[in-house]
Amino acid sequence: GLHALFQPLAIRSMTIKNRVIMGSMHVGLEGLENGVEKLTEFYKLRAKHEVGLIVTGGAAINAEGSGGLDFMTIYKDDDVERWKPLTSGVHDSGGKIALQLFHAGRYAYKALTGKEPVAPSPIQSPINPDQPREMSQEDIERTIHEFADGAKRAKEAGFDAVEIMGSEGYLINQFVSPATNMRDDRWGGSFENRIRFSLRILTEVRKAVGNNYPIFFRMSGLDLIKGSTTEEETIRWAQELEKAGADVLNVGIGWHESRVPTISMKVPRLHFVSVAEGISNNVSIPVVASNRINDPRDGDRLLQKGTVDLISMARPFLADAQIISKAKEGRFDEINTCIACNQACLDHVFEGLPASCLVNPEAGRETELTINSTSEPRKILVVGAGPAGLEASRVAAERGHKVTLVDEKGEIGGQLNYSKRIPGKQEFFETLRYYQVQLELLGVDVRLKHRLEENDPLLREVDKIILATGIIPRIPEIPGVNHSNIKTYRDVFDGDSVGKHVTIIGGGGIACDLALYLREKGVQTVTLLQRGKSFARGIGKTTRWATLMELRQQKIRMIGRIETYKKIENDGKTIVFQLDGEEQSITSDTIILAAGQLVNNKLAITLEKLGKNVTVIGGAKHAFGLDAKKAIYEGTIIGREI
Ligand code: MDE
Ligand code: FAD
Ligand code: SF4
Repeated sequence: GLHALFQPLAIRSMTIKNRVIMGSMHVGLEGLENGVEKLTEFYKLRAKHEVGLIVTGGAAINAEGSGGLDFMTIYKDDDVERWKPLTSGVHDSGGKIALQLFHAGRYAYKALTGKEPVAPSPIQSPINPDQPREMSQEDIERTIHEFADGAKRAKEAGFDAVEIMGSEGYLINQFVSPATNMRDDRWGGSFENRIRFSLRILTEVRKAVGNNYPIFFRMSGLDLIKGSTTEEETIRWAQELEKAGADVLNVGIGWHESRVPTISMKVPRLHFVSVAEGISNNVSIPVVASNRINDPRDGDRLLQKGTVDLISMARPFLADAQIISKAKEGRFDEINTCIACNQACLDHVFEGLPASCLVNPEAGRETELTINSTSEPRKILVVGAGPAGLEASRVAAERGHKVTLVDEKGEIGGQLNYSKRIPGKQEFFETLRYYQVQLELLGVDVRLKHRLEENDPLLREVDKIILATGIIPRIPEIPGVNHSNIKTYRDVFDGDSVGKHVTIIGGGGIACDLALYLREKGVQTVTLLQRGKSFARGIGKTTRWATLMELRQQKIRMIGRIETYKKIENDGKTIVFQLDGEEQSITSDTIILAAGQLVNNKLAITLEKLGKNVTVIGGAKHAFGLDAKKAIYEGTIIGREI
């Protein structure tokens, strides 16, 4: 068992049953119809499954500090009553919950809050459209008291603790950093002055909640911003926070505008843990480590070392609400692991959508996507074991249907077997492991190397067919494109060899992934060609910039705005195109096509003609805008509809 992880911990009057905190995540449910109920169900399910302490998304302590439209608040008169059902729901489920006191500072968007953003100094962030207004002395005093009022309300609403948000480049962090605080009064300049705001907030919050109540402080352990707080200052800040009454330090990494990935798939697991360890060495209160901890066994090993006292996991609770109860029972292989893709969580938040999870569409949809056993078990045939077919099979089998899943390939996963080989995308192996284990547990009859044709005897034995046959690569219409030296991205992933110098036609997510994959495999030069202007389209907002950065680091040549492709000649090695009104050409050893996808629906059409009961999902239905998130979502829906 994981003994270190399942040790209880007392913090003032609160005892949490284990060392795992569900880190703060704004999930965007509270603004929906019946939002408080939705958010409550979301937290209750995690509480029921043994998480030690839940921290809410940031609750704004005033209007100008809000993260966005309809985000949690803790400054309105009715906020105490509003959050009571949430706290009692969590308590009834055996859990504990802390409210995060939040002020975005210059990261707030005027368009969403209706207020001018404020900051210690009027310096605009590179990722925000508005220049903030410099806070006056009165603004500062008022804001400090608003933090304290928020804490008081949180306590009244039944929260077990508060966490003061002082990391990620939000207001408090903006005061601490010399990069964003240019003040020359007592709130800026020297280090002592820059941390004054955070210490005053702690003191006032303590006064508001009394001596028994736990106060967590989320501090930035590493800003990853040029000219920002130094390592030595960070340690001193931690020590001062302890003196000012913080009970626990939760260590954050990076700001939103940092150009170093901090939580994405490309960040190795546990990569930033040493930052929390460095702080822990210098204070005597408990310290929380976070970022890219997605396996409870890693968390337990870390806690065994004794260098930190708690671990925080956030997204892993979206991927699997039962992660801790499964860990407690030693069912590690059954955990649906967070792959750190950000595609359905942080990307959604920055698009103004409610968060969910790519590998678990049930997350954030607790009131809609439940699994009900079927009253009429049927024989279901699922064709294609890509993400769409896998999820459809899992859900149908869980509901009690008898499921047979076939795939022509020798392994399950469809195109995820390509994704998992891209540098930094190995987490996809976990998704395949999860499905493998679930299908076995649910007794799904998986038949690999079985290509389904229209005359397959299986078709006569089943009541319902789900076709999840995916896509075929699109072959652009260019004279000479059919030459045998020209490959599709799929041929290459399936093992066809390529030369030392490669040209890829396409510039979307798959083309960029392929380019990075080939560079890692030793290909010397890779050129990406496309008609559009911006590369890596289709990759989410929170990770696309890092992919572009990596492409530049790998010296991948990117040529966009091509007007037309004229022809491919010279044994399929030279592509001739028009750019800036001029005819140009590139010669390389191999040309690879990664220029979009078409639905693979031939079988569907044939079976429908034969009058079979067929539903088509995933890439086989819509190739445009397809990704694994969409494929799994469609699988989860059809699995419930049949
Ligand atoms: P972009 O297109 O990447 O950048 C815009 C332009 O600015 C330039 N740029 C920079 N220049 C100089 N120095 C910099 N540091 C810098 N950063 C960007 C860019 O080059 C670009 O210029 P251009 O190329 O156009 O000339 O920006 P974007 O608008 O697409 O947005 C970027 C993101 C916000 C998406 C972003 O940067 C994000 O990816 N950061 C990731 C941070 C991260 O992973 N953090 C981990 C913790 S997650 C977390 O804490 C969750 C928070 C959700 C809160 S909820 C709060 C509670 O209520 C959401 C709150 C939203 C208010 C901020
Ligand atoms: P597929 O995954 O294509 O699966 C279809 C399956 O059907 C295949 O296994 C095939 O063998 C089988 N099949 C077809 N016809 C038959 C038949 N007649 N009989 C039996 N079996 C048959 N998406 C993301 O969301 N995030 C990413 O980071 C990401 N990275 C990617 C990286 C690369 C390099 C690639 C190529 C894709 C990536 N994708 C990513 C896209 C994602 O993998 C696909 O969108 C997704 O796999 C589509 O799922 P699907 O189930 O519809 O089809
Ligand atoms: Fe993790 Fe991706 Fe799910 Fe977000 S969407 S919780 S990053 S697996």
